[in-house]
Amino acid sequence: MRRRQILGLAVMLMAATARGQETGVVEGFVGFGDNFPPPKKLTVTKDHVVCGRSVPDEEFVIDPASHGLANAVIFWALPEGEQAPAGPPTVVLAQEGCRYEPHVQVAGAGAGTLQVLNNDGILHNVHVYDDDGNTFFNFAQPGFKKQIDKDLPDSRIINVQCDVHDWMSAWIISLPNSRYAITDAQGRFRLEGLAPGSQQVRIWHEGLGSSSKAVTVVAGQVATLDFVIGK
Ligand SMILES: [Cu+2]
Repeated sequence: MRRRQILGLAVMLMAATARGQETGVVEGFVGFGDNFPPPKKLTVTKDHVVCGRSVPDEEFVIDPASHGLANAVIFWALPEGEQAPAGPPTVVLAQEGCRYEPHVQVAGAGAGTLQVLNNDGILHNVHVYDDDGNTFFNFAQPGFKKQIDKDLPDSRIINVQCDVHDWMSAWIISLPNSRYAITDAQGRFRLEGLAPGSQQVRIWHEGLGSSSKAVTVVAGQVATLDFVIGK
């Protein structure tokens, strides 16, 4: 019995190693050359006790050292028949200090619920738009209503805004058939487990829209892919 267990473990390890050799990694950078927009502040017009007087504009979050752009979504469409790794079934969006947290997130495969949290104790109004700018939901969330759950809208790019505080904005990207990464504060990303071959990798950013770039993945290697805007 014990021998069979050890044998089974060995077979599993071999299978894992073989799978590891079959895939590759893409690492890269999204950011600007020497010219990039300076950081902006948005004026807070009400509820100052909770919201403060100003909030950072989160559309272009750029690291001054690397010129890297945060919150760009990189996605790799999976070949037909390949399953995306299951993500959390619930997408959580919190309202904190009259900002949304997180500002950009991805709903992975299997996600079906949008859970909106009100941590502020004041009225917010959650307005959810689809790809075409049409309203999916528009509901008030008074301060005492800490959590509201809705079905996650069936849309690729979901924008959430607050009708009470017009500076509040968040994005949820729904990618059921993709692997994805979101750039960090330095504009870096890493996509793992990619099948070898050449493919267009797509990028989306709220202020720049969509574009794509070709990259060739080699099994067991790290390919580099940079999106640099301007010079
Ligand atoms: Cu609000």
